[in-house]
Amino acid sequence: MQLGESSSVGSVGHQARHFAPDADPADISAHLAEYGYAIVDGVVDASTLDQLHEEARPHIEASAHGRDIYDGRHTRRTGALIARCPTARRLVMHPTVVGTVEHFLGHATTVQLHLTQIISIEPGETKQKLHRDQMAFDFYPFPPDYHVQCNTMWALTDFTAANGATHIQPGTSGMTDHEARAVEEIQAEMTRGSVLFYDGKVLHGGGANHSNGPRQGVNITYAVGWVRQEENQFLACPPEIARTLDDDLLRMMGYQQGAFALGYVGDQQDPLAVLRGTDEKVKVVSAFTESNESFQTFVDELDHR
Ligand SMILES: O=C(O)CCC(=O)C(=O)O
Repeated sequence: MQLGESSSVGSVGHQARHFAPDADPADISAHLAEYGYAIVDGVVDASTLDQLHEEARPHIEASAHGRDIYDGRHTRRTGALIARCPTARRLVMHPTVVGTVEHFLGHATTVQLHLTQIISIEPGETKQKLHRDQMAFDFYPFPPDYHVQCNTMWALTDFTAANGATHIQPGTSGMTDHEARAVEEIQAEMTRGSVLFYDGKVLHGGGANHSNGPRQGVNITYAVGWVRQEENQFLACPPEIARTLDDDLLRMMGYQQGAFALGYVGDQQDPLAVLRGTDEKVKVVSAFTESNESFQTFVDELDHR
């Protein structure tokens, strides 16, 4: 589909919409608001990505595979990109991305970085369960018109149907899971250096990798600025004092997993463990079935795919 042509939500044959690299962030944001995703082609050049990959390579190799089928048993997740990969800082602050995110989350006073993670889907990986990223907030039912986050996935390798390009159900952001069943999936196929935007409500997930090489994406997500503590405990009480405090007090200060996928450090490490210098990981999604019914349903569906 060419820029400017219309696409149809939930109908047969929705073609993934691609924007040119110099597209206006307001137009990208408008498509994102309507369909839950947008792809911008060729935003960064090969040498930037080569440099980023070189910085990330030892960390990717040292990252463990996922511990469950949701994280992906043939998928490595490598975080802490601001500290580990100076080149990633340019992606975080890329003007097209920041402009789009600020437009899309314009209802909030500020926006902030939510996570940085290279997702390496290796050959043999199966398709991930489709999900909505805002489930990280304890499945809180944000109103259909309230977006708490805006996500990007930069193609560090080409994204193809064969190597696990992200699956998306366009236009499902405002639908119930039941309504979304009728919506056909597309795959966000894109060339290296392109970026996929998707909101926190649209059903999506990583693809199966039937190719011979990894599919690598740099997942950089942003959230409204208010999803945080009132007083910043991590700076108000510097690490050298924090290390002298007992674990219960530290957990109360925020050195704990806030809900599924919230508050981990780097490669999904538990924040208290990191402060103490140990290597324990945060809990996987199946540990949260007692939290509320939505977790239970999600984990049941994961187990019965
Ligand atoms: O790797 C992808 O394409 C999507 C991954 C994803 O949605 C996730 O892990 O939450």
